[in-house]
Amino acid sequence: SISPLSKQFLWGAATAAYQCEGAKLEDGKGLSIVDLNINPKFADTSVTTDHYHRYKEDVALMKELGLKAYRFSIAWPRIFPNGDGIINQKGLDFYRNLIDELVKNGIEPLVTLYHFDLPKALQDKYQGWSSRQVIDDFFHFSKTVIDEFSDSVTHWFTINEQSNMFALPYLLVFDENDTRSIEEQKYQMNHYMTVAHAKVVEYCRTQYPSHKIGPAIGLSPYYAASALPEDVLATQVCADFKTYFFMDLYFKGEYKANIWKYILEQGYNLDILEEDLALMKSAKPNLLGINYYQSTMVRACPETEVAQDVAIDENGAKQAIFETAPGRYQVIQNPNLNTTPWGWEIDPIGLRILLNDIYARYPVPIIITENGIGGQESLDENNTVDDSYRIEYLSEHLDALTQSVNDGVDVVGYCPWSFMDLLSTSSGFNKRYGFVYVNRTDKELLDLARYKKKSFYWYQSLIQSATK
Ligand code: BGP
Repeated sequence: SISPLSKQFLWGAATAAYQCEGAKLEDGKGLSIVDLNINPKFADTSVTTDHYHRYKEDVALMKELGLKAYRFSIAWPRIFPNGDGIINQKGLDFYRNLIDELVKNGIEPLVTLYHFDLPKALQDKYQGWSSRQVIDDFFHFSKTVIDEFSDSVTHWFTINEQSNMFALPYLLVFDENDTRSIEEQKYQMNHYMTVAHAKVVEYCRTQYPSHKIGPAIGLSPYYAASALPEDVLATQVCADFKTYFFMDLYFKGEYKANIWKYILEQGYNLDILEEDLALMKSAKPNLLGINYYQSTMVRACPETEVAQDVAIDENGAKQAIFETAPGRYQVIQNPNLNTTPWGWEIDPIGLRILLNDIYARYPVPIIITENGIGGQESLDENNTVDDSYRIEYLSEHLDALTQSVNDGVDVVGYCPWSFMDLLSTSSGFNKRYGFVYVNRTDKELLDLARYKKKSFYWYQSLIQSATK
């Protein structure tokens, strides 16, 4: 059959700065909150895969793989070690070299501006995302980067997984002395993030009209646990809170009515200005990045249940668990689907359901900015990894993606997570996602050599036949 994917389709792969660069404090880089948030059970961000020093070798592997695009993030504290103030030229130089190397090899750079790494200096100075000042500082950082690289980069993602920052307990830092509840603080941070995103989108769309810019958001389809109307309604409410709330903020520039009602009912007193809402309305993203890993099943939840979404592990670190939102919804395991060893439901059809639904509501071109499966892996005697389970996962998801393009959805690129093994935020090097194996463990750096997994050759031949 003839593939509906165009010849220009962006066959890519993804990473994020803190998960692969290492060089945590090198060449003037400042610390970020994610440097501090990694669970001590795992490796830290000091070296990770040492991509900072090995980027040429890595781009050569990307070239060999046949990538047409590479999604990566620019670390804010590498450019502005203090978050604001003086530019660190060496930080800019690193990304200039990386981008030049990509372009030289025919690989389109897809740049994420914020992937969880707020400069620690700004957390210390004014509680980071809790302060209105962060809007201007994020804008200044983003403008600096966009202006600097606009000659070579035309695809930008503003903020990665704002929805997951809201949900996961280890991606933000909260002020212990704040008298507001964590949830109220989250809604405030979320608002400032939304305005910061809008300000950058507005700037880029005005200054560089041919560029594409938008959010990269982690999304899931939501399935009702039964055909009981109560469960179906709870599923709708859950999808509103976890998906459409954020999508409406980005693409309609407004707060969904039922979420706004919830905020008022909770008595949250948010700093939201008329001018914020005006900016959100006028900023129009023309690209949507979707990170998709799994679907979610939901049932109704009585008011009398106890709210929960976080557990504390044996290291005192916060872990996400199935959410219970009393009176609204409860997330439960879907008994119909297989899961990864980490309990993430494997659901390729879910990707088609999600894409069809999202594109019908928010019709902008989509790049799958993340999709993949983590596993515990080690090198075999032939110095490779037989990751057939990954080939199966990715090919089934690509089939679903292709089906949804047939259904009429404008998907213009696919970036599996991840190009190479890297530091998983939730599970360190114990959970690998790459096409390329990196020789280290959480405890031992070893030689950090790169080895091609079975999936590398599979993706290589797939890209070859799709583009010939
Ligand atoms: C997304 C993040 C990525 C990556 C991925 C896999 O939420 O954007 O940075 O970490 O999930 O998650 P994990 O490493 O926890 O398995």
